[in-house]
Amino acid sequence: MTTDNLLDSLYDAIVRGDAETAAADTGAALEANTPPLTVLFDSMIPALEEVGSMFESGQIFLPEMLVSGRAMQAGMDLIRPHLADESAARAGTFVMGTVAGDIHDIGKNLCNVMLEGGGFKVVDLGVNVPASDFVAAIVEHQPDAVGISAFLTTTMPEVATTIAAITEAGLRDSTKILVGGAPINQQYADDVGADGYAPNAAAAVRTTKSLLGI
Ligand code: B12
Repeated sequence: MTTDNLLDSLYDAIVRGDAETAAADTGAALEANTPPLTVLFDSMIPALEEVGSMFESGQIFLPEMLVSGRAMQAGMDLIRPHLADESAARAGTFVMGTVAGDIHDIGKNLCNVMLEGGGFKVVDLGVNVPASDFVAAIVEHQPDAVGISAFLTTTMPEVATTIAAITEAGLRDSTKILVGGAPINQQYADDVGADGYAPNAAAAVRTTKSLLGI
């Protein structure tokens, strides 16, 4: 198969929720020396966008969206080692989590992979993370930056709740706070008093580095 065919096949596999084929195609594309970011941005992410549109228009339902998410993760697991350069000089520590009530993690995980690739040590708190756990992680890891993800309009207020808890614990000035996720924008980031916002994983790395003066 040519690279273009592989990327098309990977796209279809994610849309269909076929994790086995998604993993096989990702592996084959990487073996054919396709740059990992090309696999991600030209095939995997557009596939998930298609899945989102199909869900929105009622063509598919939650179970289909779930298996597509798993197929995406299967491909991402293979891409991760190609992006993360463990030997890179440590740019700092980054604590990341998805807010309480929200279980979306593909976008957050992608940011983690890119941050690791950018030299950060990432402490991933996972999904459905209560504000108190963000606070505890800041105390434990003393990160240079904290990333708060929310992917639903209904869980967006948790971003403000989390920042308020960090401020109340007297930790606000000890770390930079970045916010992100599909419904978040710069205006919202400004409103809740975050230090930074980024619309995608590459921008998350750039913004974090610029906030830290790297
Ligand atoms: C896959 C998926 C799921 C999977 C999640 C699997 C998983 N492990 O994540 C499952 C099936 C579980 C799911 C469930 C639900 N989902 Co859903 N889901 C999606 C879908 C299709 C893709 C999300 C995704 O991964 N996108 C790809 C990634 C790469 O993009 P991203 O998430 O935006 O992340 C990027 C940026 O936002 C940014 N970023 C992300 N985090 C951070 C953090 C920081 C600090 C920074 C700086 C940047 C940053 O960088 C990322 C990488 O570039 C979207 C549709 C869509 N196209 O977005 C709907 C979508 C998000 N889901 C939606 C809904 C409604 C739901 C449910 C409520 C459905 C239901 N009726 O139950 C539940 C909620 C469950 C819950 N409590 O969380 C809606 C949200 C609508 C809204 N505005 O609130 C969407 C938009 C679908 C739609 N069009 O209606 N979902």
